[in-house]
Formats: sequence, structure tokens, C-alpha cells
Amino acid sequence: MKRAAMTLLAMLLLSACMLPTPETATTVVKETVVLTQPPLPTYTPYPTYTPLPTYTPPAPLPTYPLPPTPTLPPLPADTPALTPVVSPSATLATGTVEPPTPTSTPTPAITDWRGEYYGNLDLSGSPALVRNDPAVDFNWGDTAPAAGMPADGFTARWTRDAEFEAATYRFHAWVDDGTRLWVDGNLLINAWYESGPHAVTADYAMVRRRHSVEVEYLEYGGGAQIRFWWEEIKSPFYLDWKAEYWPNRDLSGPPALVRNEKQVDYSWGTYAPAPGLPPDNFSARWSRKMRFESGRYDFYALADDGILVYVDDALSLGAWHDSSGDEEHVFSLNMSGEHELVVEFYEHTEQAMIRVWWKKMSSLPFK
Ligand SMILES: [Ca+2]
Ligand SMILES: [Ca+2]
Repeated sequence: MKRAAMTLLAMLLLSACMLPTPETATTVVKETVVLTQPPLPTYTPYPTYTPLPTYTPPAPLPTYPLPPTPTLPPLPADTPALTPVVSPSATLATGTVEPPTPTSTPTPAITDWRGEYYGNLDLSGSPALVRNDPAVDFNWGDTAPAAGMPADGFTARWTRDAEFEAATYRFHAWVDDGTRLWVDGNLLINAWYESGPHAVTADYAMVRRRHSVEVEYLEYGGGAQIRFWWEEIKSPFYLDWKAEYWPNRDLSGPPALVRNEKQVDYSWGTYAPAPGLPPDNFSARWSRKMRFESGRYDFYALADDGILVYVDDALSLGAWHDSSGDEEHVFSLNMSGEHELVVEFYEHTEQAMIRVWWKKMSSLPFK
């Protein structure tokens, strides 16, 4: 009896569901409309121009921060020569002049690193200690770095100038807790956090000249150590373009800067291409090997000022003269397989920019 009632209830529910309700009818109509719509057009994919580089818009001008002004040690207050003005009425007994109290202790001669030590976590205020450090190579353990300094919760800064060659350098730090490295005001290592001993490194292509190097150190607690050094990378690998820069207009002498660059696409304006290079009267060469799908390519170039483009040692574009950069140079070549590309550039005065790019125009070579 109970089962019969359940069966009856189920049948009633089923039939109720099968009854076309207004909502169901609407749904069916909607589905019909959708089904009768014409099929979406199929989009043929864009022809792939591999291995063309992606045409990213010109990068915003990098900021070239000026090298930080070195903070000179405060000059010891000179004891002024005592030249009391003796008026005829003055007596020698009342003419005693107190020499001024020196306002700071003289800084020792800095021949290596200028080390500044702070009894706080953010290098704030006047350093508790300034001294010459022959090397940034310390393991203080649980002790203070100097008398009058706390064993925990201190910071330090070492600064010096040093000569570098036109090469890529690897900067190393082995540190507990944190460190930051600045070269010419550029932050290369930012490891400002609590940590046990650990290694941090940064690679940087240096302009051949003197540079300011600044190492900051942070000790929260526990052990305290830092060792900092650098080495020249003898055989750097240029993944993209090998870029070389000269501080003259004719690419003469050894380059002042050699580094990898992703593209030949710069608008330097009136700025130098890198700190340490001049903003005017410089030159550059970009070279790379690239593999091209077979076909005809159009090459484009803009330059302010002069530009030469070589493909497999053959001069393909020669515009070695001052220019405002408005003239778009175009030349066409049949390319297949690996080719060597070389772009040379010079900047005379005022604005400076260069852009080189290409497009595959056809898979069929032209005659
Ligand atoms: Ca520590
Ligand atoms: Ca110019």
C-alpha cells in the first residue's frame, strides 16, 4: 500500500515535469534561436613570422640616476687662529678667548672602504663610528662590531671608488642578515631582510672607468657576518645582441661598455646610454647571429644620428651622417638560415635614438 502510494506520487511528479510549462517553452524557443544562428566565422590564424623578434613598443626611457654625491666626512672644526683685537683699553688678563669645542671627532684617513656603523636598523642619524676598513669581510658572531656598538640591531655602510674594465662583473655577498649593493647609485642587490648566512649575487656590465660602490649591511640578531667581493666574468654569453659602446663618434679604441641587449630600439633623448658614457659624441655597435625562415624581408631603420647596417659583412644600409631621425631607411633582402647582423651607430649632439626592425614580406624570394 505504501509502495503503491509512492509509485503513484512518482508518476504524478514525472508527468508534472513533462508538462510543458511556460518557462520550458521559452527555453526551447531560446535554444532554437541559438541553433538557427549562422555559425561563427572561423578565423584563420595570423601568419607566424618566427623567428622575428616581438615588436614591443619603444621602452620608456630608463632613468639614469646620477652617481650619489659622496658624503664627505665632516671637517674637523679648525681651531681659529687667536687674533684678539686688543684695544688700547683692553687688558691682557680679560682678553682670554676660549677656543671653540670641536664639533666632531676627526675621521681617520680613508684609504680603502669608508665604513660607517650605526646603532640602529636603518642607517639613520650620524654614524656611531666611521673608520677605514681594508675589506668588507667580517664575522662578528654574537659580538659587537666595535666598542660602543650594540651586538644586535645595528647597520653599516661601506663606500669606495674602484676602477673597472669594460666587462660584466659578478658581485657576491655572503651575509647574515641583510645587505644591499649600489653601484653608481643603481641598486643591484636588494636582500634587506632577516636571514641566516646566505649568498646573494648580481651581474652587471660596467663602463670602463671609476665607479662608486656602496654596500649596506643589516644585523637583526644572532650571528653577524658579511663578506663582499666581485669578479670579472671572462667569457660572457650574449643571448641577444652584443652591444658595445664607445665614448667617441668613430668606434675607436677599446669599448667602454659591453653588454647583452634585447633589441636595437632606444630613445635616449639628451641622456647618455649608460652612466659613465657621454650623452653626446658616442658610438655603438650591435651584433648578433639570427636564423631566418626563407623569404624576402624588408629591413627598417631610424637613427639620430648616423647608422650603418651590415648583413653577412655586406653593407646594406649606409647613412653615416647627422640626422634628426625622421627619415625611415628601408632595404630588402632574401634571407634563409643563419645570418650575421651588425648595426653601427654614432650620436653627435642633442637628441639620440636608434631603432632597427624587419618584417618578412613573402616566403618567395625576389629576384
Ligand atoms: Ca644575524
Ligand atoms: Ca643627435
